[in-house]
Amino acid sequence: MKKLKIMGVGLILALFVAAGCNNQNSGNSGALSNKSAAEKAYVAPGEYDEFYAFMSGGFSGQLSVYGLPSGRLLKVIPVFAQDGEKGYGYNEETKPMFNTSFGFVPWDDAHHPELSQTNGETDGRWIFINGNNTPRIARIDLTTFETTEIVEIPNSGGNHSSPFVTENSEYVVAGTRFSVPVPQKDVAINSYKDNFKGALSYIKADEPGEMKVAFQILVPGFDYDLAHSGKGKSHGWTFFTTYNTEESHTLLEVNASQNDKDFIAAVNWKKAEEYLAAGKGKDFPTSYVHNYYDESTHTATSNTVETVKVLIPSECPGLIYYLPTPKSPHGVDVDPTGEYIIGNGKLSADLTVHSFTKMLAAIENESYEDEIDGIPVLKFEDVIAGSVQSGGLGPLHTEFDGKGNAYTSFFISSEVVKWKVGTWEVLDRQPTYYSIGHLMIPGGDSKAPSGKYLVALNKITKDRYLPTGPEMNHSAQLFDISGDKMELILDFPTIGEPHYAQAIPADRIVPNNKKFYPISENEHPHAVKKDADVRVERDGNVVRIYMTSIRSHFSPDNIEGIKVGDKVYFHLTNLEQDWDVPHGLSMMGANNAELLVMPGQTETLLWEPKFEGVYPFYCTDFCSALHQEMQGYIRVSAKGSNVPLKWSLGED
Ligand code: RUQ
Ligand code: CUA
Repeated sequence: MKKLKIMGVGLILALFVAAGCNNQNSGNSGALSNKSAAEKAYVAPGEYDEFYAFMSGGFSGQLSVYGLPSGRLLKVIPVFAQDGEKGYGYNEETKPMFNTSFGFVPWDDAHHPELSQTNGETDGRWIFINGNNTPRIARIDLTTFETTEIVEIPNSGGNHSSPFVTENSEYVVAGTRFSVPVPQKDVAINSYKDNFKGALSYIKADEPGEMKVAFQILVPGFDYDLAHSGKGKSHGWTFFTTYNTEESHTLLEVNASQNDKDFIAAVNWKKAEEYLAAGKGKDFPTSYVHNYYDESTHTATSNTVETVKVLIPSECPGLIYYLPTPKSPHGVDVDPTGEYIIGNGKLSADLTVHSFTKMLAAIENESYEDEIDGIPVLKFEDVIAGSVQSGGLGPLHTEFDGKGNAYTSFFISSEVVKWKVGTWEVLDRQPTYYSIGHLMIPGGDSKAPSGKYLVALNKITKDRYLPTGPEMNHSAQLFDISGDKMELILDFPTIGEPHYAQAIPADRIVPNNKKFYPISENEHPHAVKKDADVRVERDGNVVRIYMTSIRSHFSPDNIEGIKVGDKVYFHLTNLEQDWDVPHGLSMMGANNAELLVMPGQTETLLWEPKFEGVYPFYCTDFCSALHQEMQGYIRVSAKGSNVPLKWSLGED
């Protein structure tokens, strides 16, 4: 019996792989020789793009920012990984951003950027992104394009269905991809069904600096894959896909593909708030870390939270329901009206569309086919609104254009399929080069999409660009979707793996862009605001250099009296008060990266000199015609030497 099942799935996979190969063997088809396509993506030198696109860096841990339609790379924002380019995670101020309950974790796997929303529309305040590996969520401030907050998610493993926002960014959500023992304990893996649980988390998101897990719902030990919150009429609900409802712990490619249908979990989070207010939340002991970067001190601090409120579905009727959905659904997407919930069964060809209205009616009638751990399972025929007979294979994600159309990515058949919401008819299909994962329309998961462009985010690039050895960058493809037919207008490589992306009209961000930090507002404890205050102080073997930079010198630039075995902290304040004039600082032999200090900011580099001698430091960012002159020397003497501490600028 078991063998038969294995064969069955193997056959399906073989078919899928064959289907995928068709496209990948088609060489350079999809090449453009079309002048009008080029014009559509052309942004003249000196002109601005119409949209900002934020693309996840996947296993780079970062977030990259592109302009659309040009595909110009504007910035890479470091989030979950150390970045020598900006000193992020290397300087003393940002190191705490990587604190977790496991200690310092300077890497993660970032999948889903999600813009903050007001009334269901992207508002340009923040963008959130999940860390999949050591479960975390980050906030990036869109006035500075810097990561300002990271919170860990307890009782989870693989924070994948995250961080999708509710309509007014009340919460970002996090469903655990891997169920784990809750609380963690030492048990046999094959006791999975008895000991492993899932957690659906709601993280308070609307107050910068205050991110915390507002509550968790303890659910059966399935894998919770993706999520989207309701909008409009379904505001107050969130939908999470599940797979592995078989609760297998091994060979999931076979064992988690047995059930004909898995579930979309529908969570009524307004109800959860009522239960919490009524004292139904249980305090579970835990330990998770919250890190916040304060813009006035230019410094991040960490604190540990010791309990989390947990709701148990069997004690909270009406909190959560399961909607049967074929075949290991991956993405779950809610249309702009909030009525339709689309489940993309990645092992099926058709899309399942559920109706929110029908779901409410079924709940009202208590029309259930089953109950699992106190969670009612609704009947498939009661909630289904329709299905899209796509003709494609391996549907993953759906976005909307705001004109009544939906667009679904198909990984296995490498294509985007456009279909009509309500009639479910297929209107158009275009191949992608090659296997597409997510797709993105600016505002495409909000109430008000800007349905002009669609970006396909492709996993496999193969022959699309000049070869770069065994590893090829992943890629994005831009389609013009303003007409009836989608038109491919541009290809560009991306950084890491662009799982998902979001985009927003530039005019929602540009007016709030910060150009520099006012020096008068700098509250860093080691800031130096005028040249008269620069100094070097010794306390035992700790030496603090209070240094400034302004075009084109450091003050001081000659320092003596440093000894082998000292811990030397450069506290560098950049006195510039002008846009785009950072200064860098790098120290020969430091086991560290550079600093890159923005105007008005203070940052700290730690250096532990190892050998006697005289060593140079210099500015790493080309800041003026005399940038090469922006340099200095530090004399290092033997341990125990009596060379006095001395610093100067411009003295012989
Ligand atoms: S994933 S390709 Cu969002 Cu990590 Cu679907
Ligand atoms: Cu300062 Cu180069």
